[in-house]
Amino acid sequence: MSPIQRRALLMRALALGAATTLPGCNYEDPNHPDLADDFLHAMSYWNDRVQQALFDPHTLAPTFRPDQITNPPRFNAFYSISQAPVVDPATYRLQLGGQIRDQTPWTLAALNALPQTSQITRLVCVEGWRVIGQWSGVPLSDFLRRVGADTTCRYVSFQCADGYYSSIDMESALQPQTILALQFLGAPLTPPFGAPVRLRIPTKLGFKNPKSIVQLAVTNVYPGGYWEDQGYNWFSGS
Ligand SMILES: Nc1nc2c(c(=O)[nH]1)N[C@H]1C(S)=C(S)[C@@H](COP(=O)(O)O)O[C@H]1N2
Ligand SMILES: [Mo]
Repeated sequence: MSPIQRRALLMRALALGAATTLPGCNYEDPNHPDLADDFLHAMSYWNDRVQQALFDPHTLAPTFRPDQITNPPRFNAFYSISQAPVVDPATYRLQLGGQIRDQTPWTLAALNALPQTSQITRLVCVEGWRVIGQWSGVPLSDFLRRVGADTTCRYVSFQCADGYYSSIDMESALQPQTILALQFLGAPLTPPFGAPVRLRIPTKLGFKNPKSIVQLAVTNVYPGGYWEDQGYNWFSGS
């Protein structure tokens, strides 16, 4: 397939996914509510499979110039900005679980001491807005190898300080632009924007970028996610 054909097919898959998963869209036959639900879940699962098959781990998300950065950035969460969790950076620990050999929790200082990378990329929210930001941190692939994660597993899952959770496929986890971000615009992340550690994965939609991560696990058991479990497509990549 040419990149254009691939793109066209992907756009169709995305459009189909959007049409079948938009919350509040009334697709229910009152006489057969379960039937509609089963249909939607089957379509959604099919959509995830198609997206994953089309995903090329060597394709990079677009990057931008410093003058294109959206400043101030835009906040989003399932609550308002004043309710964002505040994590004490001094006592913070990133807990590890699942198929990871060395599950010693990580302090923020230890994470900051690892080799860092920086990116100017776009965050796209399903609500219909996008921002460009500069995030720096540790490539997730480096981190997973360092802690002895079994990278033949299917999923990497994340639990957050606010109860939010999400998960990504291993192929996307190992993509070079997927990072455990520690900084925004060269300064430590602030509480509403994911302090002290968030995932930045510019190949996926905003809701696949969990903020204020407290636990990371590697697993073959489908972990779902906060929005994913409410019908948003799990893969949600481009
Ligand atoms: N912990 C946590 N992470 C989260 C969310 C959340 O509610 N809680 N919302 C997600 C959504 S829907 C989006 S669009 C982005 C927004 O990130 P931003 O506030 O840095 O723009 O965070 C994602 N990560
Ligand atoms: Mo979002």
